[in-house]
Amino acid sequence: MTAVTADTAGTTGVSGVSDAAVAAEQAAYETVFDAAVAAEERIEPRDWMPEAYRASLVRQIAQHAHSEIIGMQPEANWITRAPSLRRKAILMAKVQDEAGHGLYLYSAAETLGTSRDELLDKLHSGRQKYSSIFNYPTLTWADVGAIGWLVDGAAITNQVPICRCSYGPYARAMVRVCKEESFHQRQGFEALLALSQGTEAQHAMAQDAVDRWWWPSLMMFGPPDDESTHTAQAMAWKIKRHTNDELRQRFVDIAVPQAEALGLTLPDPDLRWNEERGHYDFGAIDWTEFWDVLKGNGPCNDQRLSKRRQAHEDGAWVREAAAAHAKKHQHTGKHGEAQA
Ligand code: FAQ
Repeated sequence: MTAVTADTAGTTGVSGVSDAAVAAEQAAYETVFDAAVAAEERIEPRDWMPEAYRASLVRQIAQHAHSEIIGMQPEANWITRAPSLRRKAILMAKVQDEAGHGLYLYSAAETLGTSRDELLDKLHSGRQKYSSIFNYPTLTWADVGAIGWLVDGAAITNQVPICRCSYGPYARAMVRVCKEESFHQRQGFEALLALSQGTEAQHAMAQDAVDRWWWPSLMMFGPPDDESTHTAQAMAWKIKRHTNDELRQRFVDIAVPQAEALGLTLPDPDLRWNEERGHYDFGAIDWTEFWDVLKGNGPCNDQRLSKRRQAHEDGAWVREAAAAHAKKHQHTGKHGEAQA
């Protein structure tokens, strides 16, 4: 079964064709689309797709892209104060990787008929979201380790299944993103391990960071399944492969033994192995805090957005110069520097 391409899609919008004929044609396309999804085929940009599928993907991919570029801020806060040249070089590379992830994701969203300008405008005006996690502050160097271990760890748990997303460009972008996130997660673990095994004060700093980042990391997976508006449809379309609660549980199960290896405690007195379920039980998440952060009331929401808007304004001359350069060379097809 091969999806119908936009080129082969026929009568829609042609004058003289009855509404019934258009409806029948739409139904036929929908049948082909559903069969392609059921057969685990990839939907590509030129294929016909339901408008709701397109809109849902733009929403999720845009939110994901915004998270990557806003997510550069909390860690960039520590580049100038990294404790050694080695840590500084690693952190700079990581923050640059996040910018790259944003670019792959904006490009994937553009294949759905939107533009990066439009998406950035929606981010800056608060009409599109970014991940709740990036509205928390990085108070000490240990927060950089905690973000790598927990936030990148949660991101990988969520994103590895997206490598099998039904939409081709999003799935392919995730393959490289996950490889890089995996490296980020390990550098965070290693940075925390060094602190945990260091002086008493360093150990306390690592523990304090884990205490502050643990619960917000669990919230990254989204609301509980019975409050998740998009999960059922996204799973039917094979955009999502698991529910929010399934992935959250998977993350807890992975994190608990890692915390033990680090010699750090997770701040949850209800955390214990449940032999019957074959999973760790964990305590109640404060969903009031989550929804409050989404409404813009987290500790850093205002700071993150105003810094992003400022960075966009400051970069206007770069966009103008790039556009002028492209225009100058559009007839010659030459983009390189003149050679002596
Ligand atoms: N934050 O119906 P659901 C990273 C919203 S990348 C804010 O369950 P869905 C890398 C949701 O949009 C982190 N909003 O939604 C990195 C919806 O509102 P809407 C980002 C949230 O889409 C590391 C409403 O709640 N990763 O960390 C959040 O089925 C270090 C109802 O929710 C991705 O975006 C939240 N946490 O499931 C970078 C992965 N959760 O849109 C720098 C791809 C939910 O109707 C440094 N995205 N909402 O207004 C996904 O997998 C999904 O979109 C979920 C949410 C799981 C995030």
